[in-house]
Amino acid sequence: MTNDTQSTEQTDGFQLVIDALKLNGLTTIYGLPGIPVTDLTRKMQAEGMRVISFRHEQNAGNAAAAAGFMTGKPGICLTVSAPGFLNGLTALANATTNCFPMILISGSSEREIVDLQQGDYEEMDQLAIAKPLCKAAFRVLNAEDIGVGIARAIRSAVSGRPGGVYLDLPAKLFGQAMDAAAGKASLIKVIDAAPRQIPAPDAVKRALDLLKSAKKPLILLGKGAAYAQADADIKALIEKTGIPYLPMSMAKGILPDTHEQCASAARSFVLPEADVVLLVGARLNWLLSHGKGKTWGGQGHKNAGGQKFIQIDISPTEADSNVAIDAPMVGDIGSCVSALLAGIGSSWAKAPAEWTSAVADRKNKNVAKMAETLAKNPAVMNYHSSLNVVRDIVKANPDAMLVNEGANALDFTRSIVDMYKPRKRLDVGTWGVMGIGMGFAVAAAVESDQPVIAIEGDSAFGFSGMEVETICRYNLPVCIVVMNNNGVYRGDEVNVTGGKDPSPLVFVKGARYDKMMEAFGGVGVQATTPAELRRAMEEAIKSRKPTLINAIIDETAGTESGRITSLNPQSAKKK
Ligand code: OXT
Ligand code: ADP
Ligand code: MG
Repeated sequence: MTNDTQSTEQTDGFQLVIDALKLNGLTTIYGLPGIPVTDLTRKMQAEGMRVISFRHEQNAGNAAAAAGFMTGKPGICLTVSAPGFLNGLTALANATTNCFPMILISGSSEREIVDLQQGDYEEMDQLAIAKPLCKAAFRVLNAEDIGVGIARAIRSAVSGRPGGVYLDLPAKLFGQAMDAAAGKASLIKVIDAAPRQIPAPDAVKRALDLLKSAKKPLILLGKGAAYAQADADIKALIEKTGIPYLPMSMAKGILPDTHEQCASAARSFVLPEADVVLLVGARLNWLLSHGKGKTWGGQGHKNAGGQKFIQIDISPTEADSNVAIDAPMVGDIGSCVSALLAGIGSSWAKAPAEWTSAVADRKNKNVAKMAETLAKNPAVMNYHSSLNVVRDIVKANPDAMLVNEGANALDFTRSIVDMYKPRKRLDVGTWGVMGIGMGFAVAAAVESDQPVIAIEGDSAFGFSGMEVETICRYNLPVCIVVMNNNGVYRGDEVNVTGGKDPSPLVFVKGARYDKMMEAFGGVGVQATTPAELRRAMEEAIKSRKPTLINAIIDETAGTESGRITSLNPQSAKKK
């Protein structure tokens, strides 16, 4: 010390970024090094942070998003400027769309040069570009503001409706020196980053009154309900009311899919038949046919008349986004569900038996039909005979994480593979986006330390397949099953013109994706029968070695776009 107020010790931007993240418990970084963040990644590692270095920023970004969903803390993705930033941006936008908290931190070029467009190295006005694609965007110019910048990014990512935040750190910031004591004092430990939001008592009463009036009530759980980590109260609400429930794909496992009140196998029956639907962290978007039409007993359905909706959501503007919401409950799911539970008390009459037994009848019929199909063992494996194996493996390993993408590979897995625990299923989400696979798988392994099973369409896998090297490098317990049907949806299309190019929808026939894993020291297996697939998956789970199983699937087994064929635009009729 030279005098009472000044220390001789200095700190700098690099150190303050690290200190601010660590102070807030953010110690895992998913990223890709290069100018101007190379040293930052080294220093982070030297300071005890876990730095997972990817082959492409989109996968690092997807990993950060998945980490955010799993933990409720913002996942951090770190990239270089312009192209690296843009590569990460798709993941940031996808995280925001899915309401997953993440922070994309990108190094950037110098403001003075960028603003005058003088052609700096990787010049781009990144803040302006990020803004419309995320929940919030900030730039820090001075080292003493790093603490505030990171605090604002954390709060923006996790409070209210979670989402993606962009934090722009220009190259010059990292080397800026300042007094160490003043630097330390400038950091902020964020208190209560995602404050509870208690629903108004009149909103609770309105919801309870409507629920009480229902003859055919239904509870619909979305991924917001999984994210909220209010598992015990959600279970209590469902069991105390006896109401059938339907989980959206990433809500599978909040209660085990084998729960007697789970109505997944009667989906197309309960949606139009229910008279009051309680939405818990699920939006009435395309995945729910916007709450209207035939799916919902509206126009075109024999029960036309429509439903009444109660909607629990943290976003006050979500209600009425597609159809009228009769009883909106704005608040966090934990507080809302516990308020409903308190109102229900012990004298609540369970859902009418006439309704619950009708649901059970339909469900049992579909389950029996499914069991019959799953028991078949066709000469060439199809989605059912292969996923029947995955279903058993997940049942035997309920703590394993399941990552899933593709079209048929996605849709069949969703309906065939039961989940038993909350937040174990990660998939394409709200955008139906391909490319989340390996990023999600890496985060799933890193954040949970549990075995990860990634069920991947062969097309889907191609979007992030190079990350098998990352999986091998970090020796992660990831078992990838490539459902190889030689193409997008199917592998049997031909070029209708008879020309030399293949159809746009097919790949090299007989491709050996398993060799990709072998190239990096992992285990590669080709499976042509359910028995071979079972053996390879069991071994992968036991050994925890990075494994890729190339599962040969009948190339004629899939349908165009899986279960969403109807969304393909039709050609205009010829006059
Ligand atoms: O009630 P009914 O009778 O209807 O029956 C239902 C249930 O009752 C029953 N069921 C059960 N029965 C018995 N037992 C149990 N346990 C049970 N559970 C359910 O099963 C049926 C179905 O139930 P489900 O699934 O719950 O209901 P449904 O009606 O399907 O639900 C509706 C939806 C909308 C909620 C659901 O379908 C859904 O979640 N869909 C998501 C669809 C989606 O997101 N798809 C991905 C996008 S497709 C396309 O875009 C693709 N692309 C283009 C592309 C994309 N996406 N991204 C980018 C960056 N670039 C391009 C591409 C390139 S997919 C794709 C690749 C495809 O090729 P791959 O090789 O990867 O994959 P393959 O197709 O395998 O070749
Ligand atoms: P799904 O695709 O599974 O139907 P969506 O992504 O459409 O789910 O919906 C998730 C909803 O959950 C979003 O509207 C979001 O605002 C809401 N949400 C997320 N976290 C919470 C929370 N903690 N409390 C209340 N609502 C939440
Ligand atoms: Mg395919």
